[in-house]
Amino acid sequence: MLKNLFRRNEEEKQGEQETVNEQETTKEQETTKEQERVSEDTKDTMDSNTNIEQETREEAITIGGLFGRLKEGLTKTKKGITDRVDDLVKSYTKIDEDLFEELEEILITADLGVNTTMEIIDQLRDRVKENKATDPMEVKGLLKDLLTEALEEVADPNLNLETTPSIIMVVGVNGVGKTTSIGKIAHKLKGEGKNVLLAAGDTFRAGAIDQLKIWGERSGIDVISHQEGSDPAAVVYDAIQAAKSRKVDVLICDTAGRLHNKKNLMNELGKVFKIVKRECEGLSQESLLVLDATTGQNAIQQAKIFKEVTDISGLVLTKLDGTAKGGIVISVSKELKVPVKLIGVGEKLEDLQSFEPKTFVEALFD
Ligand SMILES: Nc1nc2c(ncn2[C@@H]2O[C@H](COP(=O)(O)OP(=O)(O)OP(=O)(O)O)[C@@H](O)[C@H]2O)c(=O)[nH]1
Ligand SMILES: [Mg+2]
Repeated sequence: MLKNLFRRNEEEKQGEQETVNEQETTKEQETTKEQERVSEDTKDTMDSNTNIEQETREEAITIGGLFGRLKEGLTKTKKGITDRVDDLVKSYTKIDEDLFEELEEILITADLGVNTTMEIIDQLRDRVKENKATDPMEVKGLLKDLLTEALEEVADPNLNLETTPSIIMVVGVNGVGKTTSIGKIAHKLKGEGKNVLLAAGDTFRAGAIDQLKIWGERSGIDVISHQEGSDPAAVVYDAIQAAKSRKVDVLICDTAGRLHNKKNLMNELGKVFKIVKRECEGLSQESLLVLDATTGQNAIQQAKIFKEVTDISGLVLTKLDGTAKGGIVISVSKELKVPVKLIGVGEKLEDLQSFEPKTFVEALFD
């Protein structure tokens, strides 16, 4: 069986939007006025149409832009999965067991995980029979459907942010992209009209507080912070009180990168979550675990350890642009039974996107 070997050095990293006054007038004047009004109304309508057209155009550009960014970010995975599938189906003249075996290898190599791959290949065999497919080229479309279905089973791109305030805790090992993702999420929420506050809960790594403050400044968002080396639970406590008194919509808390094999650091995180549990009863909470897609199956091990400290409500899978093994999106969510909520496909602000299975698979197969 193929083994997926991933190494990651968990080292500390330094880091990183007329009222028209109606007067008494003669009939003639009224007629003139009426004509003027009609012409004004027409102009307004035209202006409004132009605005709508412009908005639609802008929206289309944005959608095209976002989808474009997604496609670009998934170039490596496209090479690792879709292009290889293309080559495979072109090299066969009929659908046989060898084709299924080779496809299995492609999917495992792309980090879909052994279990998920087996499941998908079994379903594919059934679909081929059901559809009476004989042309290997048909396999691609059937695979596309199955991948979308597998992802939809565990997908939920929405963040639960119903109460004021709502709290988003962001956890993960060193360098996975927690702080950067917080900056991007905060910017996105602010763009949606939400009042956001950040908490510099990483008091451990030198420069971490300043890194978050830079993100805050970029989007005009306040950051609650203490000094480096102070108790992160105290920062989070203060930030929760500030979020309540300032009536902010969303508080996002950064945390120090945990070496998930260091018990004391994980215990410290446990303490932060106790404060959140006690102070945020009845409030919407998200605990997002950030995973670096380039670490492959190792990310699943990390997630299992973090799940011991807190309930993880969603995953943020960063750096998908840096790997050909984007199949990790499927295996990680299926194995952990936690939805991938956001994916990172680059370092730009718009590169952190809501994870939508259909769009994701389209971007891969487009
Ligand atoms: N290419 C790429 N780089 C990313 C992505 N997300 C984050 N990064 C980069 O990853 C590096 C680490 O990001 P940080 O946000 O500092 O990571 P962190 O988890 O906060 O790290 P610590 O605070 O050290 O635990 C930065 O250089 C980011 O620009 C992504 O989706 N794609
Ligand atoms: Mg950080």
